[in-house]
Amino acid sequence: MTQNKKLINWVNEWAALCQPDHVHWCDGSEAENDRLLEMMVSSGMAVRLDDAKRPNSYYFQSDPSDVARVENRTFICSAKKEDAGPTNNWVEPAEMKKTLTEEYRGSMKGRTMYIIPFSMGPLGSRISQIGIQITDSPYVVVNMRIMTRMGQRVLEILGDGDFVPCIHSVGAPLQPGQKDVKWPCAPIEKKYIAHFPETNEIWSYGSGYGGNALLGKKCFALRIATNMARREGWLAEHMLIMGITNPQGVKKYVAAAFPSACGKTNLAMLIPTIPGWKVETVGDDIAWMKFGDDGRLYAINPEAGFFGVAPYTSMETNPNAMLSCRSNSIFTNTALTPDNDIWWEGIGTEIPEGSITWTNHVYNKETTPVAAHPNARFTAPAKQCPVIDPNWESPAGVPISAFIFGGRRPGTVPLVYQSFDWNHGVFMGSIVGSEVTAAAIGLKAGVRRDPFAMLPFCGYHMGDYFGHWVSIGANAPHKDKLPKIFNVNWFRKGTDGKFLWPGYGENIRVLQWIFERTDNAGAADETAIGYVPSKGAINISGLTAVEKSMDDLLKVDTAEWIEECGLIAEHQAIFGDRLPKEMASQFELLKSRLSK
Ligand code: TSX
Ligand code: MN
Repeated sequence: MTQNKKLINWVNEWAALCQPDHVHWCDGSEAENDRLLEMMVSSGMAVRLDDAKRPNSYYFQSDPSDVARVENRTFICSAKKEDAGPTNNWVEPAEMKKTLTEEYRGSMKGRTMYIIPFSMGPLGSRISQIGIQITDSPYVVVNMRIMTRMGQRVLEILGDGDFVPCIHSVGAPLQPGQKDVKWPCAPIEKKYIAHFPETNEIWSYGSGYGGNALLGKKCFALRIATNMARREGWLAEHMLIMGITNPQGVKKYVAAAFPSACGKTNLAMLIPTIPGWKVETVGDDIAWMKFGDDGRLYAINPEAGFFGVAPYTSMETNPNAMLSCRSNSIFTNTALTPDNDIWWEGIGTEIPEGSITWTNHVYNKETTPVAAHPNARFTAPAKQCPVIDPNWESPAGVPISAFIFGGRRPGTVPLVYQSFDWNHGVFMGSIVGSEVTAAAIGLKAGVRRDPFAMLPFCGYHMGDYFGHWVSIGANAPHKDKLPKIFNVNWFRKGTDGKFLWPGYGENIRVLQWIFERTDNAGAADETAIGYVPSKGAINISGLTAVEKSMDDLLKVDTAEWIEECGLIAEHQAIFGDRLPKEMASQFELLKSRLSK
């Protein structure tokens, strides 16, 4: 199995504390996976889906109290509170460990403790990292097997080396003879998602769902990795990675960050509408990037699967995602049809009569608002994506030519614009935001800032994070080989309240301009906010309906931007004296350009 002393000692210590009935080292084999799934089917936790419609796939319903990441129970336990920053919850590390040690004591009674060796990134890549997750949830094991490279192969590569220890318990010990519930978890006030950035540790307790429990993803690949990346001079980002090939066969890779509900997974798997263009997927959520010997920035997808939001994914909006979860997939909190397939709102068909909702009731149009939970998920192997990039597992990574930021902005922000330089691009990332509905922020609808789409995922002070991005530019081995930086907005609306841009596959037209700009081609006008496509520079051939909207889509309205500056000032104030001087000066430059 392993001779790694640190690993063996660590597992023994946690087994002694958590007191599981059994300890199982996961080898990652198909036989092991089948056994766990069969066990969960017999216990009533899982349903095996119809083998003709959805081969080798399973359905789960979570506890209604355990349906999403719990940001108010997520903690960055740095030694100093200031280092966690104003946008993270903080508890002193020793205090958090003391509290949680008492929770973990005996927390796995009546359960099996699984040891999951996993690699974030292709096995053996210089950009990859190894973690070991301890968990008492077999659901977590089968999900980690899809989302990461998991099992014995990882222990072989680990050898005597170091790993990120990730401890997880659902926090629901069983007394002798006590019958288990379908989805064990702890009540909200007992849930803790704790990160120790200075010692690279993750302690998660009380939740079995998604980012709270699959610790390789948001906890490791983002919150811990941002800390490693800052110390070591690389980037761990909440970004999709895609390859774009033009009709001449020239290929470039871009990485893009969007807040939630902007269609990031749809963009990662986009099917271009312009003949001759091709898009291929490297990843849909996270990018780890290091400079290569040639001075370019190379990215890997640390994940091996997609943990995608199911509702509104359909053969119309994202056929490649639908085909990715056609088989060998896990569905959580969707609806279940009478013929043992899954269903969700926006899947593109009527809900079959007699379907079961995510709360395990027979669906009734009159009394049930939705059959699938809005945060219902599919877990699907990335290699099943029809447009997975041939280099998606390249240990070297793929060279990034452009960073793209975006948000849902009904006004103010043009369809696309390019930064003047690196620091201006960092400023663009720092002011990313998305329109949210009135209910979400109280009183009136407005912009919720989510800088770099990293607000819930940066494991240290966000002001220092902007500074790290500045330093990546300042210390780049070849400044002219840095990715160019862009902002897009698919969601600008006209005075009639309708979207001006058709979006989806037509977004390739915007990507074409970005592609050209990375070659210093593509016509652009200098505006107060950056370079905006010149009239006619966006290829809208065959899109006659949009022609009349192009001026409105690309307009930079000075009055709107002066109002935006009021909001930017409020946003920057959050970061206090940790706001890098470069960000303050970029804001001054923007205001002075607007006043000319
Ligand atoms: O994912 C989206 N993308 C990116 C696709 C590659 N969505 C869905 C967002 C919620 C997850 C979009 N919605 C996009 C988009 O580009 N654009 C829109 C807005 C929109 C919605 C419907 C239409 C047009 C735009 N319908 C018609 O034009 C008929
Ligand atoms: Mn994400």
